[in-house]
Amino acid sequence: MSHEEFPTDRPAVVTCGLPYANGDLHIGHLRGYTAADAVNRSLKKLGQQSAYVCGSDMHGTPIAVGAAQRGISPEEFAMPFHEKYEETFPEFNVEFDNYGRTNDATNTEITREFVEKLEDAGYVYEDEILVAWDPEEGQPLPDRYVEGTCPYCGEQARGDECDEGCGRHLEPGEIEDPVSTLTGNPAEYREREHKYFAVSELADYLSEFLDRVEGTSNARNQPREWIEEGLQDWCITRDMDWGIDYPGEEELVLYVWVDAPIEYVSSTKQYSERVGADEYDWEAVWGRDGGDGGEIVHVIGRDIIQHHTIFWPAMLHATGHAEPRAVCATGFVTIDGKGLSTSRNRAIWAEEYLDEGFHPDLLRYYLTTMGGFQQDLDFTWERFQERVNGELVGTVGNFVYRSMLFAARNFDGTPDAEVSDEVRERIDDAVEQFERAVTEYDVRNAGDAAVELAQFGNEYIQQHEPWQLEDGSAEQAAVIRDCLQVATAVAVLLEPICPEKAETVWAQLGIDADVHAAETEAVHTEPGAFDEPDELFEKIEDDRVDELDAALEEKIAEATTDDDETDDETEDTDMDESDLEPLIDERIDFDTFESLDIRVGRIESAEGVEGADKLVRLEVDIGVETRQIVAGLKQLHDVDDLVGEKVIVLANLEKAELFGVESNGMVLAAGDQADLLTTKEGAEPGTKVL
Ligand code: B3M
Ligand code: ZN
Repeated sequence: MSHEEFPTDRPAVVTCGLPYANGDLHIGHLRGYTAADAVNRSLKKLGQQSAYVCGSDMHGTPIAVGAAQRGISPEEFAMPFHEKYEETFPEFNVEFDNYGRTNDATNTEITREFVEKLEDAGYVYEDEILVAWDPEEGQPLPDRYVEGTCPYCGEQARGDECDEGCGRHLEPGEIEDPVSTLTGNPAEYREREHKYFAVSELADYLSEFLDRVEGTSNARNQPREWIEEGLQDWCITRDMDWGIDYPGEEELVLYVWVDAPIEYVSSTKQYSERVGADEYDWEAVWGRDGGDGGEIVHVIGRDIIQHHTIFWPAMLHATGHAEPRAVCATGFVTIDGKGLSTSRNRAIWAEEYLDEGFHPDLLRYYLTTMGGFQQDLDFTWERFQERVNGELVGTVGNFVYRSMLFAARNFDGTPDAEVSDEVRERIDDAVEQFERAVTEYDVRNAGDAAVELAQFGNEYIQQHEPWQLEDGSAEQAAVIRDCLQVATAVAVLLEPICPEKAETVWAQLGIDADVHAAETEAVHTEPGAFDEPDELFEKIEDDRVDELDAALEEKIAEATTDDDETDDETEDTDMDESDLEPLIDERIDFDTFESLDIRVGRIESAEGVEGADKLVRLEVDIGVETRQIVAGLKQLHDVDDLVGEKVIVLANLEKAELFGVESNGMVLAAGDQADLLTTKEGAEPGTKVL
């Protein structure tokens, strides 16, 4: 079954994964919120009625653990973060039509209603299960209170998710070798009574759902595998105080992943109540009026695909609600090629970015157009500069400014002339490209439509050289009129990504209308009279980038040093980011691997390299010969202790010179701490590593 093309006559809702109210926002979060905001704005450009809703995720162990670490109640802990988020999102022009929280009255009520419907439909049963228990604290250890090994992939996992391995949701009792995060003791298992949602009964429905759901392919493929392996039922209660009480049970609260997605529904209800159901009907969106429902579009991070393509549609279906039309899962954000880590301060914080004085639309542009939706996105200040200076300053800003300046000086604004057919058609092509992209939820391509149109504008003005034509002449008027129409259209198509800048362009063009409400037809709006414009974007200088890089390095170094001392007490509470770098998707063939000459070596001598903080000059015996290798080990290892160590050497790496010393090979080490690789048994220097 394929879905009807946008715009449909049913309302749409665009949602974004709810942030846990347990830490400050950083660009990893902002990627999702800006992308979803752009999707919502783009759908409206197509004439689709749409609302963008979200809310703070206030429950669950991410909050309870953070609160316990600070010795305050979960509510006291979470509320200030929630309030902060409400302020921060608009600062990035992320405009929610409603922003709620999972513990407000609306969500509590709707969640209870969902659970009652699940029970009435016969999908809930009780079971005695073994849950982790801390014998010293005498308490159960739900979710993030326990760590251990993933039973599916063997990686280290925490509580309810295999966050560093296969990404699966883990049921209570599934984690192997469980250790309490409260005391560090091995956890015991105790028998407890819990409620289960019989998701396995919905496997056929879910398979069909996956065949028709739109969005990114990762959101369909992964869950298909899970279904093939056999779905497990889902434990929907926890032994905790913090959460929404399970109706009729005193000791149990609902698992956080039950009430969190229901906030999508509750938030649209709040929006409807504010604007009136005539304007936006939440019951129609969610199919509560007996109809087919509206266009439900979920934008999420790829780590929560299972929740949004298995559990959530199962909950919606079993309670008689409409199903999502699309699930779009973004990749992660890395910084300078390494995994974003809040505990190591390898992050660009939302506030920090704004404090640098950069316009929010620049970051929106970077985050939404840097790569494909599903791909991991690497942030570096150099590339930020490159994209701002190249596309925004050089292409969009330059075109808009030069056209308008010329128009203001020679015609006091828009000259009285017709737009040429060539330009009208080029604009229509751009609209078509934009619309196609939006239909595929491809924000990057939608942005390209705008930037490429501006590029056309630059070429057009260059080709027609209005400055060579007689001032005020009809020929000159015609060229400028064309350029201004292109500028008008660029603003419309760029609005989903750079809303505030689009607004500025329209205001400067003397257009007395709202570019945010404008649909794509508005590309043909006639601009008015205007004065000389201001430049739209500012160039970022090289020394600025150097400063930003240095500051980033410094704060990471500081955090890494602090970490060692204070690890346990101040462990970062925002635990949803992995410290690990994402795996490289691209495979190499065996020949490529074999082309690496990796050998066992033994360090014969080691001394610091003069003038360098970290570098050591090593003489390494690799059997066939002794190599001089320079390695960054000084701060992390005692130089004298290195002598005699067996190491692993990449022997055929091209030579390099570091601080004037030639390095002939590379000593392999793991991680920031340069943990040296070695052999377990007695392999002699020169032995090849395969
Ligand atoms: N609060 C955050 C996360 O796991 C979680 C999302 C809920 S969406 C319904 O990314
Ligand atoms: Zn796993």
